[in-house]
Amino acid sequence: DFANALIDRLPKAELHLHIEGTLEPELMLTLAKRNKVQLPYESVEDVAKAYEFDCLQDFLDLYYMGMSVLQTERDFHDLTWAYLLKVKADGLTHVEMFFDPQAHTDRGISFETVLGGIVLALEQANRELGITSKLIMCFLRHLPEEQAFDALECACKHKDHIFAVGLDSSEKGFPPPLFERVFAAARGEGFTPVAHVGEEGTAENVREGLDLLKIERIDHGNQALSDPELTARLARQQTPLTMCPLSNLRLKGIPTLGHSPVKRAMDAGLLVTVNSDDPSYFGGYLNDNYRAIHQALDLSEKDIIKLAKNSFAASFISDSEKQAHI
Ligand code: ES4
Ligand code: ZN
Repeated sequence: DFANALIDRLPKAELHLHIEGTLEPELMLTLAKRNKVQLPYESVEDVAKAYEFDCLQDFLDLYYMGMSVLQTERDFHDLTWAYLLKVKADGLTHVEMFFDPQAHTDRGISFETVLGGIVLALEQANRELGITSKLIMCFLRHLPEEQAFDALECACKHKDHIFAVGLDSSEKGFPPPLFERVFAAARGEGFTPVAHVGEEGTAENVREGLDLLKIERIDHGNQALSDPELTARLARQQTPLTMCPLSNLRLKGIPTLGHSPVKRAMDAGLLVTVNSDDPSYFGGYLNDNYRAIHQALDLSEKDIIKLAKNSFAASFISDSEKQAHI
């Protein structure tokens, strides 16, 4: 219908996307064979069946296992290219993509292998698909601060390719204060700070992200809406939020899509965006997320257009570059 056609043709940016979370079961099995990696899955159906999660940690356990098939620069290229080709058809013209180097260096894959493969695909997408991009290197919050500093040291050798630093993985038990020093160092090196906060964690985590890590964008931030004062602050400051409706549903942060906070955030005057997070694991890419909330939250065409415009307003591309996208 008309809304679906509108969603398909609107230019959009995606600002919350873990490249390792785009690994489709079929590519996972192909790479397992190619690299002789053992997986507990025999078929695409086996993999799909395993993707029933009760919480963030349930998902993370399978996410880290799945990515063990990624070994060579070519693997990282193929993964990234498959995502870019898919979202080209969604009208995506810009992506700010997370990657988790510690999840790879921890199992003996070099930082340069990971980054090299991703960058090759991003450059190819710029030339051949007209898609622009920025990379966000995430620190894994369940690992010690010292290992985050190691990742930062690697990133400093590649400032031409890495724009921002983020914070992801298990939020419960690993609050922002643990990463205050490494974020200060990263900001000092010129990286723009963002963080996953208020996904499974509290509004206090969102506040600490802003005040201690000095984040310039909030990944998820659902729980911020439980705190009226914080909500008012975010509206006043226009700090962007990258929300992920299908992710929230599949990780049981919300019981149904009708509970997605996207519309409430818009109505409260927040700069909110819609994103896919880990599309292979959560059952939908960017436009699937737009379609899902259009239906569940009864969004108007005006709301849909606003969300697409917000995706560029909330991005880190310069104002002059933004004109080229809208
Ligand atoms: C993630 Cl949904 C989500 N939350 C936290 N960390 C993550 N890493 C990949 N996906
Ligand atoms: Zn995420």
